[in-house]
Amino acid sequence: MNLANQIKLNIEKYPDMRLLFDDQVITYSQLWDAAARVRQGLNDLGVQPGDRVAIQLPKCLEFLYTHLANLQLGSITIPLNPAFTREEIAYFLADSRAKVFVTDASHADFAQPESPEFPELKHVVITDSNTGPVSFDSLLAAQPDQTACPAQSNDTALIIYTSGTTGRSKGAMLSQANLLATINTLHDIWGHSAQDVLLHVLPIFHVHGLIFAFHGALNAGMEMIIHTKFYPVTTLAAIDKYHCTVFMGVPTMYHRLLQIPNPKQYNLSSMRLWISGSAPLSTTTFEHFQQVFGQTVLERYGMSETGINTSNPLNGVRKPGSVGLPLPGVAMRIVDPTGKDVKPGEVGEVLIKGKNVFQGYWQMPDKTAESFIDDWFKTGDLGYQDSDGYLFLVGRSKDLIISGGMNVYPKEIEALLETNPAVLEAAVIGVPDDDLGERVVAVVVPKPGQTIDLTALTALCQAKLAGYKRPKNIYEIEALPRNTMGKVMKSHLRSKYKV
Ligand code: MLC
Repeated sequence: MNLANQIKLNIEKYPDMRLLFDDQVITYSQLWDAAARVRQGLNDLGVQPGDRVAIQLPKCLEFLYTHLANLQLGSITIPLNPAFTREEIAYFLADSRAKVFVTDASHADFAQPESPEFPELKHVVITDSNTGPVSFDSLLAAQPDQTACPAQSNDTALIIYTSGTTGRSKGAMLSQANLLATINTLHDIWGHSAQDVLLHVLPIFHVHGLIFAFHGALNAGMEMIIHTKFYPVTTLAAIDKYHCTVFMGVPTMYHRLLQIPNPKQYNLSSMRLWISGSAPLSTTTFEHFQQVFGQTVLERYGMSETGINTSNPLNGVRKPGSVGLPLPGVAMRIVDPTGKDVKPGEVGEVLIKGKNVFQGYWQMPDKTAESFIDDWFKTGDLGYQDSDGYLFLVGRSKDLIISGGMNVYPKEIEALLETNPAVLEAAVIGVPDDDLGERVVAVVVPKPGQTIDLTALTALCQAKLAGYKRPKNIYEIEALPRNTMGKVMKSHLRSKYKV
């Protein structure tokens, strides 16, 4: 079985099940039919199974049609954050060797088919204008191809770019089998059913919004209320209006829901499951949510490379500060720096093995090899298991900031800041932030005799980096604190610049 053929069974079982996409209503059968048209349209452009189709669009139906078309055809979706800048997109198009780029008019001008920058890019499809090289409407006008999806379990279905610790983004390849394993397990452990109504407020360019939420809902035959963006008040109003039962969000969203004055004016009694992931949920937010909303958030732990690894139970104790127990089919070990298992209760790096674990990084066999010990994936997260087996994450072995559920790798930003001729070196850190969990802060050291123009540095970040990666503050310092080995002591900087 592949993902498209499994989803198709539900489309046939619940053809009239609805997605309410802002003010548009679309049924499962209309969604699948539109995707089948786009599948044929892509095929007419020369897209074959295994070809990459990059999508950079805001959250919209065209995104979902194209992604489902890829699933049906056996081609590979490369979802890209609409906030990515030209430089960021150019890298992804070139690195993935995408054959087709589906985007809107605002991003179409630079990506010319078969330009020397992207020799393998054959077509740019524009969703919101008929002036582009290929209009999305022309794809939708094709005859639907309803034949079974030819993909095999080991075929790649999705490449998710994750920023790299060395600054170069890596494309995590997820196979049909990986995606199926994840959604089938979630279906069972979270008790999803066609009686559920999912409120979907997450971005769809990440596994959280695309796989866990959207695929998970289709796989259960859920009705979906889809908002293009997260707005706290609109979220509560939608739960009340549509009797939603399931919500998936990042901790920042829970924090913001708690800022709403008088949330009791909304009837939220239909809700059975508030799920949090992508970043650590503070025990303060967990407990505050219980007090205000009378519901216990279910925290789980996942990543692009592995889907979901652990979850607090649907029925049973949801421990504050813990990401729960390993999922059925997911093996977990906690090891010391030499790769030996630590004693129960001791902190070590979390390793994961299972059908959920990705195939490797696109065209980066060395990086892939470095990410595994034997066939165990090294998550880079540090944690321990309590006597009941619950996992508590306490830190990271790699230099990573998670801001509002988005991963930010300091190296990428440091390298950019160091391109400024007055900057000798830069250190980028995450400092605690009530709203975002961690806030990106940069510290820069001037070259001898030079003055750093901080406004110019801010402008540089604005031009080259998606908004969530941009430092919220940039500080100048005479020298970076280093240990005796010469390594920058980021923990010192984190305490110094903590607000
Ligand atoms: C937006 N901004 C951020 C930001 N998101 N800054 C820091 N961190 C973030 N995460 C900035 C914008 O650049 C902009 O800056 C300003 O905030 C307002 O932009 P916005 O678009 O209006 O943002 P907002 O709606 O407030 O978004 C916050 C958010 C969003 C938390 C709702 O970031 C979000 O949806 N996060 C979820 C990410 C997610 O899905 N992660 C899953 C990864 S998968 P300016 O300067 O222009 O004003 C994964 C695996 C797993 O991790 O297990 O789930």
